[in-house]
Parts: sequence; structure tokens; C-alpha cells
Amino acid sequence: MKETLKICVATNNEHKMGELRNIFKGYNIELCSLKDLNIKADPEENGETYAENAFIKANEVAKFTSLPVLSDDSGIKIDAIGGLPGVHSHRFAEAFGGQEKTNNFLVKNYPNSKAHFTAHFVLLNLTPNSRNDFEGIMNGHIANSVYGNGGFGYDPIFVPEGYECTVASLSAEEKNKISHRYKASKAMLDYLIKEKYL
Ligand code: ITT
Repeated sequence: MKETLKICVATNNEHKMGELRNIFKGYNIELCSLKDLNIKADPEENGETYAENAFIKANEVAKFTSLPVLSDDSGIKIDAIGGLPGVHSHRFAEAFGGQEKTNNFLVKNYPNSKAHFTAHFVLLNLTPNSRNDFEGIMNGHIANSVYGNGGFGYDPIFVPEGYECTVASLSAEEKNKISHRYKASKAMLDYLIKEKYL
């Protein structure tokens, strides 16, 4: 039997970590959080793209571990505001006075606007100094009001294509079958299987 593939996940976001653990469940992979490995890192995400920020995070954490490192930079683009907040999704909500205020503002001003969640993964050091990128997108639109208790961030205002309710109204299992994070994870798993790591 192959050895379990251990990967360090370079995130301080517990929701992301939880979703990744659920998505990767059942594969011969052990995801270690920064907490598990006692790594303290909070690099400045000053890139202009999801790929740049994902690399910044993975590269910083790779200084503290010999394990392969996975980072996930994600965000939501809203067509009615020219693709904002996009790569600035986290900071946008902070600058706006918190996620709840931000979500209320967005449903009031841009209901029904098309919107797109992206998750960009960078996997570093699968082999020494290697870099692999994987991306997933979930298309949808902004809801007319804020609702649903699941998920996190912008989930209570985002209605995925083919659905009539927000992501926050779906169960965790349902979100993990359709999300941008699931799609990026699936691309990564397909690659690991193709290359016989799994
Ligand atoms: P790390 O950088 O430590 O991973 P973070 O929360 O700062 O954690 P990002 O820089 O990637 O992560 O910011 C992504 C933001 O986009 C996140 O804080 C949420 O507000 C939003 N976001 C990303 N994925 C989401 C999802 O699945 N559902 C809702 N909002 C999401």
C-alpha cells in the first residue's frame, strides 16, 4: 500500500480548512493545518491575482515545513461592479465594517448581478521545488436578500447557477459537491491520481 500523502495547508481560515478536510476525506491524504504543525504565518497578500496571492501564502509557509504545501486563494467577482471585490474579497469586507454589513450592502445595490466564486490552489514541493496550480470556478448571481446559516463569507448572498437559494442555505455536503473549492480540489485529486501519488 502507498504511504499516506501528508500536505500542509497554508490557511488561517478555519472554514476553508474544514471544507478541504471534508472534500479530501476518503483519499489517502492527510491534511495538516498550520495549527497542527505549530506554524505561525500570516503573509501580506499583496498580489494582484489569486495565483500570485496563493503563491505568496504557500511560499511563506514552505519556509517552515518540509511537507508539500497547499494554499487556496479565493474570492467573489461581481459583474455589476466590474469584477470587484475579486482578489480583495477578504479586505473589502473588513474595510466595509464586516461581512454582515458588506453582504447587506451588496444585496441592496446589486441584486441579480452575475457573480463568480474562484478558488486558486498552489501546491508547492510535491517534488522538491515543484509548483502546481489548480483552479475552480462556481458561477451564479447575487441574491435579493441575505439568508442561510451555513458556509461563511459571501455564501449568504450567492445563488449558484441551477439553484434557487443561497449557498449558505445548502448543507455542507451539497456545497462541497458544487463549489469553486471542490472543483479546484477535484482538479488536484485527478492530477495526483494521474501521477500515481494516490
Ligand atoms: P487565508 O488567506 O488564511 O487562506 P482568507 O480568509 O484571508 O484566509 P482569502 O485571502 O483567500 O482567505 O480570502 C478569501 C475571502 O473570500 C474569504 O475571506 C471570504 O470572504 C471569501 N470567500 C472565499 N471562499 C468563499 C466561500 O467558499 N464562501 C464564501 N466566501 C468565500
